[in-house]
Amino acid sequence: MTLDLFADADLQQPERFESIGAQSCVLRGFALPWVERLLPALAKVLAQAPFRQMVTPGGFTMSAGLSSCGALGWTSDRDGYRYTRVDPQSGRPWPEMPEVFRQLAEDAARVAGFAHFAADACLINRYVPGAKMSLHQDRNERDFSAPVVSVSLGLPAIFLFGGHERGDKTQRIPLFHGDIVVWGGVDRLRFHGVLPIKDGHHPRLGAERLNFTLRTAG
Ligand code: MD3
Ligand code: FE
Repeated sequence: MTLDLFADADLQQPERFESIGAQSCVLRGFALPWVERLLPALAKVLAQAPFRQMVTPGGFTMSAGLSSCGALGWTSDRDGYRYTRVDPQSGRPWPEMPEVFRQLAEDAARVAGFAHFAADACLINRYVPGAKMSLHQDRNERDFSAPVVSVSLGLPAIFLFGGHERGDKTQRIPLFHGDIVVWGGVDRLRFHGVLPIKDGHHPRLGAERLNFTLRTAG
């Protein structure tokens, strides 16, 4: 066995790669070696664009706190969901995407079978116990041929993965600190959500769950 075969250690551990759909998978613990670089980069982003609770077009306040970085940031208000170049709260462009976010997303996408993934938007969700994300589709991006890469940190969550119709049966997938999920191709427009986060304490993040999703939006 040559050293080269171990260059991508995660590919050599099939138990860490879980298929959850034809073109989507969980990479268990993939982000763990990156956490101590991700958190300071995240702090810099949040200093410029703090978490805020957005309102849906239907008038509901989302329970998760949201922020964004990259050329495009996702926003919701009474007028609808969309990507913008400017953070409506600060009136300034969204913070730059940290290089470490871009790198991690590209690596994870490659391992999942999507070469050359170039994210231009990263939505950051913060959940405290009780916060959830209702079943929805992500379809504000311009091009659905690019995958979405999501990184989970802190408290665990139960991810709901549905089908192409809102009423389709959902599978429940637990997501833990350091897990990455990659969705693409035929799975890109499947309904999904997150059950209310259970109370708890994570040794590194305390009583919160962070999720960042990297997308090609523009
Ligand atoms: C599946 N976030 O930000 S992981 C979202 O854990 C979102 O914060 C959840 O749904 C969270 O939109 C779920 C991310 C996720 C993102 C995009 C997807 C799952 C997806 C697109 C297609 C299928
Ligand atoms: Fe989503």
